[in-house]
Amino acid sequence: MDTILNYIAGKFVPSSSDHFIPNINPARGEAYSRIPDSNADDVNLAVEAASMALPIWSKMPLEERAGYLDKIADGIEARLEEFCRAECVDTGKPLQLTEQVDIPRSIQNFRFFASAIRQFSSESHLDASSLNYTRRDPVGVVGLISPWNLPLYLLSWKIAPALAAGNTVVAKPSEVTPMTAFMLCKVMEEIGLPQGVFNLVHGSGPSTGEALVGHPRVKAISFTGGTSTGKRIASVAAPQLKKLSLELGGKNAGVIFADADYDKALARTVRSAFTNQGQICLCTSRLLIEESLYPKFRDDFVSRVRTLKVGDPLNRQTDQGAVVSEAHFNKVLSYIELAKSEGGKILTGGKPAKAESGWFIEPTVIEGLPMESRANQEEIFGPVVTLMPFKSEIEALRLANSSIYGLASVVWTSDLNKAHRMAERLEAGIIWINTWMKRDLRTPFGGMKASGMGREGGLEALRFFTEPKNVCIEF
Ligand code: TXE
Repeated sequence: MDTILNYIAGKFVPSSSDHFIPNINPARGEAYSRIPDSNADDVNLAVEAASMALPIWSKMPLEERAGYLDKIADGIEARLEEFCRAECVDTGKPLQLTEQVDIPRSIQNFRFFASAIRQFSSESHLDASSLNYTRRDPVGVVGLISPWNLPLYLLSWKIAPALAAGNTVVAKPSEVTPMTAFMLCKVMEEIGLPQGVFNLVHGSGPSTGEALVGHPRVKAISFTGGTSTGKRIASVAAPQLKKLSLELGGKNAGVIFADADYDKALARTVRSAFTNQGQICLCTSRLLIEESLYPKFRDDFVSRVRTLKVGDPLNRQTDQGAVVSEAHFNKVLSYIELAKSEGGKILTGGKPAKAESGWFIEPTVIEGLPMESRANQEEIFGPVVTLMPFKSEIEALRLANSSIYGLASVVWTSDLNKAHRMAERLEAGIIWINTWMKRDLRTPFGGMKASGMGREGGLEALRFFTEPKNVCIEF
């Protein structure tokens, strides 16, 4: 079985740990490679390499540094098909999704930040007797930890701004989906990125991730993953006063008013609930529907969901692939059982999908659950959505905001004033009106409440990965 190697100081190297984690194809339920469960010594080597590379990388002329990011984008693009297929096999998500979203957006991330850093400027403040200007220097060696749901996309979303701003990187992808991160290291090697600028260590959260978070020479941590992991990371990083960006879970509401463009709202809401088997932190898992529209919307929604094709992720006709792992499969099914015990009525789905092997779950729609139920409060992160009617705008707001999470909300209405009122009052970092997952890479991305701390995206990311230093000169 192939062993995926770490990438440290420009070389592929084995870990000094003799523990390995199998890398499983979730559509087959079989291991097809393995990664090392890297230890603190491996992390230490990677941090040393990144520290050595820092003086050269951080002082490199901007145009040259940005040029490397463009080359990384070109390098992924040159192997587009290979990357799309690898992401599909590693995650169980449909190939067409990796071709339309995951890999093209990963390429875009490098291109975007290559361009953004060329435009980035810092502030200056002038008065009659003094000039203040703010330097934006790189933070130093930064640690980037990413999850399994959009593996290359979320990792590149961190690597690109970190490198663009002049930092050197130690990255740790999810142990559940390491393959495209490994392939990215080959691209870094091919384009001749100076050694040590980018390092990648594979392994589990408790051994590899925590060693990275706790390393005293790592000055900032950017993390995307579950809320309890985010809290754990904060408890390790905060006493060392590290800069932290945490993009955590969500339990997003989709609010559908009776005055919405019905066909568009219906079609997009099926997507917002079930894209990537519901395993996107931005997916709408609680659908609130205005009472007068409820019976029609529910019936049409359920009919549409029943047409989703669950099956082989490599087949381009497939809408729903496998969920990412056996553990996650069991977690999602246990929440469906919980929802039933809490009084939920399964309108469609509710069980594993028929398959010869692997971890497939039928897209599931549930109604009749109170908002306080655990199934409506806890992140299921799978192909499961709940429906609930509301009578008024106030009630819709109350229900949407009845969550510890605050990542994204979607509103469907043709009343502009209502849209603005909702946008102001919804407790979420991202509000979409009459759309979903539309991304402009310049905008801030992240959540409030238990959905995280700090923002990624555009200038917010470049600000996170730089240290502001004010210089005041008196005339
Ligand atoms: O994520 P973890 P898991 C949610 C979703 C899911 C739940 C758990 O509800 O069911 O989180 O998923 C690394 N120190 N989201 O367990 O553990 C880990 O190795 C340092 C939401 O897969 O948060 C991986 O690289 N690192 C979500 C990364 O953290 C640690 C995306 C994420 O893993 C660590 C995925 C530690 N102590 C899951 N422990 C989103 N926001 O999009 C783990 N890691």
